[in-house]
Amino acid sequence: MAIMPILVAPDPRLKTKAKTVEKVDGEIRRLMDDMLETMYNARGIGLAAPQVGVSRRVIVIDVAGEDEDPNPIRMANPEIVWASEEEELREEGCLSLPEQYAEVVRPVEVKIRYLDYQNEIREIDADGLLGLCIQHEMDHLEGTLFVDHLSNLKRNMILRKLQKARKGQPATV
Ligand code: K1U
Ligand code: ZN
Repeated sequence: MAIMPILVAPDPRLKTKAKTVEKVDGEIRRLMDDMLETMYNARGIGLAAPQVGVSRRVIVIDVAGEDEDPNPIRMANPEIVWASEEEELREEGCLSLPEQYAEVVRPVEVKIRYLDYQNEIREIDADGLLGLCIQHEMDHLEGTLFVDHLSNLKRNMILRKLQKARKGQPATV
């Protein structure tokens, strides 16, 4: 397994719609495993392939707490087949918008259909942190970041803060 570099906004690859996976084969399984290792290394609870520069509809998630056993979930081509009418405002973070957080409104519960690690079609009902994280990761597959759900004012404030933080860092070669 390998740790991959995580892209940071405003990288244009984060704004691109990802391509459908034809089949979960060895190459996609390897990508899923590398993404999980990258996510755990970054202390995230989710990661989407575009965040590591790969235009494929693949996401990985593990919302288990530190005192619980790991519970990695690997999904290809996730689709929302049902979403609750009830919505909730909850705080989100993003490894591609480091140290920036904001509240976003999303459905409380969703039913997701996806291809699993064995290329089998599966469905799960997800609410709580899992439902929130799946919806956030699926947005990445459309080229959408959580800041795109905010007002122009709030989005620009976060993007400017990020730009300022990057300028303060030493230049990389
Ligand atoms: O997509 C990503 O960049 C991963 C992102 C997922 C996410 C976090 C919070 C709400 C919705 C989606 C992260 O893991 S950011 C890391 C983080 O802020 C966090 C870590 C553990 C629990 C809660 C947040
Ligand atoms: Zn994110």
